[in-house]
Amino acid sequence: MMIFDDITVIGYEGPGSTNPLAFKYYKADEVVLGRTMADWTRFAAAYWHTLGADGTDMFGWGTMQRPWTTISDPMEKAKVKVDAIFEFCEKLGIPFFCFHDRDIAPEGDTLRETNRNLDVIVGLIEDHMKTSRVRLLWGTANMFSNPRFVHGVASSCNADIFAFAAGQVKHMLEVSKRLGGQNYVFWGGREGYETLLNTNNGLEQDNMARFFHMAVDYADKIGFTGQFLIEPKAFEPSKHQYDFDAANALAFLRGYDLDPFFKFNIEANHATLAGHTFQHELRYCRINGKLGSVDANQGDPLLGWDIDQMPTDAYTSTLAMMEVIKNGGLQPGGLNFDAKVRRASFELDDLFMGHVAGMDTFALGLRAAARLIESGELDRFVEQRYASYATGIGKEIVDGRADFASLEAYILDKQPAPSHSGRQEYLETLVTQAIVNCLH
Ligand code: XLS
Ligand code: NI
Ligand code: NI
Repeated sequence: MMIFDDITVIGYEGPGSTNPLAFKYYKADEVVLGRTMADWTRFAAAYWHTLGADGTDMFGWGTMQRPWTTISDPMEKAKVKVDAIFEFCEKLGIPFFCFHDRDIAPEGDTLRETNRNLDVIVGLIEDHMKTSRVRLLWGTANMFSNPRFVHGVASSCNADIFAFAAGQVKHMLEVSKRLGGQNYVFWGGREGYETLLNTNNGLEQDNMARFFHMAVDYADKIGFTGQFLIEPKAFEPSKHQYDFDAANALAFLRGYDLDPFFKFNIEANHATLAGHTFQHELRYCRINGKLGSVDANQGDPLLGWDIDQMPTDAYTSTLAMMEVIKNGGLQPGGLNFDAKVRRASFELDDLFMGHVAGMDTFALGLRAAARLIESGELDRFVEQRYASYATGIGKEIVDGRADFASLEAYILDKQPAPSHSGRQEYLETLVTQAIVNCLH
């Protein structure tokens, strides 16, 4: 069934185009640094925002004009949305989508009933995949909306909730395997605390680790080979979330021997909530071999919460794509638009324009990042800045041949070599120039 009748396939028209429903920078099969743009970006649409967001906010009702709004039967609506996600992705040339179990099918009274609903819709998705090239980037379980998760999930004080969540993730791992999901994401929206006065943090974190180990074991048991990803977020909805940022979550993984099984899914807006730049979180993951996937959105410097805006900032996407390129790409991860159009952008074509904007922003970022890497100026500058470690006493330090006594003997009567400028402003200009040079 066709859902978006008025929208045709979105094509590449180049930087000169004024068509809002055409790509200016994203050309899927163009080769950049030895790989197609499609391979570098691996875009995914987020079921929950793209099809689920209705524009409701804390003060007002939904605003979005969507073809399925008038369907009242939840299963009928769920079926139409399956048609919608495939048509949407195909028209935009988005190769992947992502979903939570509860995005695609409604809950029943028990987990058994809920799973039954889910399996019906998964069957429809499976059917579509026989004729479509659109694939599942990652699945996850929604363990934050239902009131049962009020005190947490694996970190809940209520053991029955731990059990419920285990059953839920077990089933989603089975679904992910069935649909060929390339990753599986854990975002711990309720894994945190509101007040330490009522919280046993030690038990809560031990239980989270137990839960993750059970997930690893079960994936192994059923032969699900997708990459496990943890998505850090500093706060919201919890006041303090256990997977605060990448560094914090990595320390947790290492402390519980979970390190070999997980990478991270870095979300731009979560990075800024943690007081970091997006680039910082990507860099931290990359140098630790943990950059798995990206939730490509953006926040607003004036708003202190997760607004999941479509990414339109080319400077940020350029810095991000530099990390992605240096990571050797994201596969089996990708760039998932965990992003929604604004409440006032309620017409149906806004949904397409929003994704065109996001894809073009990351395509432009890729082009500019490739230029910066090809020209080598930034890399040469950094190499030069640390040149003192390539020879002499610096080399002795990095080779492990120096100790306090030898270093004291070396420096005791010596004037240290002069330091040189960090040239921040000059380097920032190089980034701007690279973007500008890609514009036409
Ligand atoms: C919420 C998270 C969520 C995850 C998936 O802030 O970004 O959408 O990506 O559960
Ligand atoms: Ni996210
Ligand atoms: Ni988020």
